[in-house]
Amino acid sequence: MPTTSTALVAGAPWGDIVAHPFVRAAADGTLAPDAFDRWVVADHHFVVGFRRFLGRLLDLAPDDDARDLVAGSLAPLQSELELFRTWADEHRLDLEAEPGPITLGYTSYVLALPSDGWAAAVTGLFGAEKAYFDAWSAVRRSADTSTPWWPFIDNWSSDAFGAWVDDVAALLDRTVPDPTPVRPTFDRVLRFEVRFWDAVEAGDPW
Ligand code: MP5
Repeated sequence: MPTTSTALVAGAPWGDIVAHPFVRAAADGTLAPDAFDRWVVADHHFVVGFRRFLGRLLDLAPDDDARDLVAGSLAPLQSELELFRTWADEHRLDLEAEPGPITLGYTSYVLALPSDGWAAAVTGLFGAEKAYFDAWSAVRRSADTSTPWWPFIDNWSSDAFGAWVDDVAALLDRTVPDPTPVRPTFDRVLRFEVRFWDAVEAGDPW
């Protein structure tokens, strides 16, 4: 029997994430600087919401091991937020700009997940983190380490981040042994991840 995390990933269109045009362009250095800046503003909004989501997850966690893992994820978010804020200051980006509908929709969906309980929420956590690790690892494989984007690429593709994603997978496998009921949640998160790349690549005004 495959584990929950393995079964969920195997059933998802992973190529749409790791070979997304935004990801490919970031990897080969052809990504438009405007698109990268749109990603910074959108992902800052997402991470601000994600931290609130993790706070709720801490309360839902079924035991101390789960609480240790969730609580341990909060401090690294602070350095992510600082990375975004420093970049935004240097490039005169407005982090308070109205988020586009996909960014707002995805962030709001993640924030609503705890209302569906632990299984749905930890599935969303795994889906979002695994998607980011695999996408940014694909960028890392061909990226030039002297690019100004490197600290961002490194943040979501480092061995330390990969180990954390493995820990989240193990937590999901231990606490949600059957993937069937959480598959719709996982697939929805993955569709949002693809739409998020689309939105930052092309712009997402409304
Ligand atoms: C993550 C993220 C990873 N920052 N943005 C999106 C759209 N998906 C996933 O979450 P974290 O908490 O920044 O590692």
